Amino acid sequence: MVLIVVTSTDPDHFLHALQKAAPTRDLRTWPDAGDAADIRYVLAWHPPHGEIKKFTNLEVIFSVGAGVDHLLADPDLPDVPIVRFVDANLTQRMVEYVVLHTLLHHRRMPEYLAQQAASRWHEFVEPAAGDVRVGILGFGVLGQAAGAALTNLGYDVAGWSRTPKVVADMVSYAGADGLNDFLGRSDILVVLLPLTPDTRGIVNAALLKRLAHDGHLPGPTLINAGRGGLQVEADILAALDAGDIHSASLDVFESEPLPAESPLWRHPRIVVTPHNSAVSDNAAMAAYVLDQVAAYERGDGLTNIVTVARGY
Ligand code: NDP
Ligand code: OXD
Repeated sequence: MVLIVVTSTDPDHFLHALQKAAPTRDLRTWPDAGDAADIRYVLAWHPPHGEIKKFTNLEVIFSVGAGVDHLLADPDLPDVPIVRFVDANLTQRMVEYVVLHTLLHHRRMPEYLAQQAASRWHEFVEPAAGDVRVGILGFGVLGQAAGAALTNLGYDVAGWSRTPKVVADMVSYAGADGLNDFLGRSDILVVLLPLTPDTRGIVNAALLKRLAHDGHLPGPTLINAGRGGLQVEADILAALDAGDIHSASLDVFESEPLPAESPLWRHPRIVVTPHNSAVSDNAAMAAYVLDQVAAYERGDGLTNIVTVARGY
């Protein structure tokens, strides 16, 4: 098999991990593809548009990330199976991020850190986890894992997805019909949707207004670890000013890296992280791709194939 790593960033981390796991394989990195007709498999992260179609004998595209919007944005993407990254290591990292930021806002840490900077001793009234309702917008692999961890901590968790789910100790809402009730019982909204034509801009002024205002926190909190294209940043800032939301943690942005002039950097009740809520571990990624290729070549098929028409 000939596999090439095509990324708009440094491909060497992935190459080294693949070489370590499969020292005898023919592994290449873009743009030094050699004879493009040799390439059977691509491992890609934000590939430059139009490059993957040059591999005329391509059989499978592997996404470095769980999300595949970076691939589907290429208008010339060849019509071959796309496999996304579903991995225990990545899931665990996302669970950590969601638990950390849920606790951070529930326990008012941005305000306590500001008080500490001002040597101010003041105690907020804080509810127990059981009195805090968390809503997970995007109740798939990552959303359900994060929800289970929050449920174990005592939070009252619900999820929203396209299709209904049966999940222990969590409430499932689905589709446009379920969205209003779901939002109306969310004190903390965790966004873990894929970016698709249906979800782009979903975290906007209208949605933020519909979050719960009858809870035990000073106001709703937004945590977006999905994709920046899901959110309208001007609406988030306006919602903070209007009191529609109280605070936010944002890991993803409309434009990344977040431009220095963005007011999101300086808002006292926004926590900014650099799209690192759940990075793909290089060794885990290499093992995943090589296992999938081995299964495919044995005739056992691929897993975690993207439904292109759905966008995820
Ligand atoms: P999954 O495909 O497992 O889950 C996606 C969920 O979103 C599913 O529950 C799906 O519904 C739901 N969904 C999709 N479209 C709609 C819609 N139009 N209306 C309602 N629900 C919808 O993905 P993962 O959980 O593995 O990953 C989610 C996203 O997290 C990724 O696409 C990626 O963008 C992001 N991510 C971000 C990372 C970071 O570092 N910031 C790291 C990893 C992932 P249904 O179950 O019915 O299909
Ligand atoms: C992903 C990501 O999609 O890292 O996995 O953003």
